[in-house]
Amino acid sequence: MTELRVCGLVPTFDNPRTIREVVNQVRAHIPDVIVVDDGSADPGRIEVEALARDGLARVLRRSRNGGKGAAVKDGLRFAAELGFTHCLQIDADGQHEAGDIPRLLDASRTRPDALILGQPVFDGSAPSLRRKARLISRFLTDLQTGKRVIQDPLCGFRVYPVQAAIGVEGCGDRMDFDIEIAVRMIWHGCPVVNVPTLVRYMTAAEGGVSHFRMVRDNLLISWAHTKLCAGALARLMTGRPLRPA
Ligand SMILES: Nc1nc2c(ncn2[C@@H]2O[C@H](COP(=O)(O)OP(=O)(O)OP(=O)(O)O)[C@@H](O)[C@H]2O)c(=O)[nH]1
Ligand SMILES: [Mg+2]
Repeated sequence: MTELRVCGLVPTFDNPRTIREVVNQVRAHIPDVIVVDDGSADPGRIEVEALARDGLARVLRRSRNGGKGAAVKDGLRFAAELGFTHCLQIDADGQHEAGDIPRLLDASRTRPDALILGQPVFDGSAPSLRRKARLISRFLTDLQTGKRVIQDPLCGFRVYPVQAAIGVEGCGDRMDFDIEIAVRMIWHGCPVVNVPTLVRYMTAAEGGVSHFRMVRDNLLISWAHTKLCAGALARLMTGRPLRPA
């Protein structure tokens, strides 16, 4: 297996109650963690500053909120500047099973050229509307890549090969990003490995918070799928592959 230079990458926007725990969970497996604070209000900002002060994470702060995609793009570029070859990206809302980090990293060591995607296994806590919407998104990514390559295009728990990821242009800045980067990396020839992992929605009392904006983010996702379907058609018409052989 290949040795990776891997860092954790945690984009955060107003997750004051969960961000420290998530960073600590990542650090149990990966010593270097980059947190990108996407213009959080005071409680989230103060918590992230404390992480930097305590030496737990390198922090990038975006002065204005720009969206998850913008935050991850900044983090990937920063990771490249620091010489990391791979980024394990995990959302800051505590939904993902950090105990599965070694499984994602093993998959990445086995296929260092691949994008490693978490494949959510939901318990009863996930809103059914969100689960159904994911199936629609997956149907569309099946079309865009010509078959089922991506098990879940929206999961915020993945390992990016850094250079391959930053070489991909044209991805959206908000919740459209997760879908677009995955499909466009595949178009660029990047293989995908899907790793099943439990996803649990925390209750508000536990500090769980979603910033997914139903109207805005669903419109952006719909637009991203429209562009990707048109792109797939253009690739087919010009003889370019939809996925690596
Ligand atoms: N929504 C949102 N999240 C951001 C933004 N910037 C960074 N993030 C981070 O991106 C991650 C995903 O955000 P969530 O709000 O959980 O989005 P989601 O997981 O698609 O939505 P849920 O399924 O409702 O949890 C979290 O770590 C956020 O803190 C932003 O502008 N908006
Ligand atoms: Mg979430």
